[in-house]
Amino acid sequence: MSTTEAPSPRSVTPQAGDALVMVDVQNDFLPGGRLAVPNGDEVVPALNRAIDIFREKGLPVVATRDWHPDRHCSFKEQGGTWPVHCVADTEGARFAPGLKLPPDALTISKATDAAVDAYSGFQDTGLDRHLRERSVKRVFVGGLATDYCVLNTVNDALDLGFQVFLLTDAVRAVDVKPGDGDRAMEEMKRGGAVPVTVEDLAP
Ligand code: VGL
Ligand code: ZN
Repeated sequence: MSTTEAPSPRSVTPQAGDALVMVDVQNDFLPGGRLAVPNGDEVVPALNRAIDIFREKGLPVVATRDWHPDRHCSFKEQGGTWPVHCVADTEGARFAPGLKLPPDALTISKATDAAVDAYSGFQDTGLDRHLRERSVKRVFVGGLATDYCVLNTVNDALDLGFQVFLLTDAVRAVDVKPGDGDRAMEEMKRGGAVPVTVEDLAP
């Protein structure tokens, strides 16, 4: 298929109208967690650099978290696909201890309804309204997992009219099927997400 992907810019300067959106950087998605994403811990130092840049500039920082009731429909016991993970108020649902979350970061809890699965940070959370109230036009997205919650959050952001920069060195995939992460990256880029690395962000 031919592509209309935007070329990857050499450097991007976060500025007024930009926000950092970190998806589900939670213990259960890290090595040793109940739904461990391979090398999921590697997003933490990359996101910490991004946090520093956004904080320094006074730009909004958002952290989404998977925040399930203990019998969520996505769990195997309830006929879903996943092991029990990110049960609200448990250790596994806490943000990675190494993540330098600013005190004024907005936390968005998602997939809180036992009967509804939700991979996107925009699904029934008010995130869209929150970003618009802060005049956000561009979102910089990283976190876990590339092929589920990052993919769905990015797709919704694009559908909602945000410009999306995908932080390629700050995402990792579950890869239930080999190549899922790569396919998700391609899909996001085809949809208009611009790949950049945290290294490419101008402080
Ligand atoms: C996720 C699987 C199940 C994610 C959440 O955050 O990508 N993946 N629940
Ligand atoms: Zn989940």
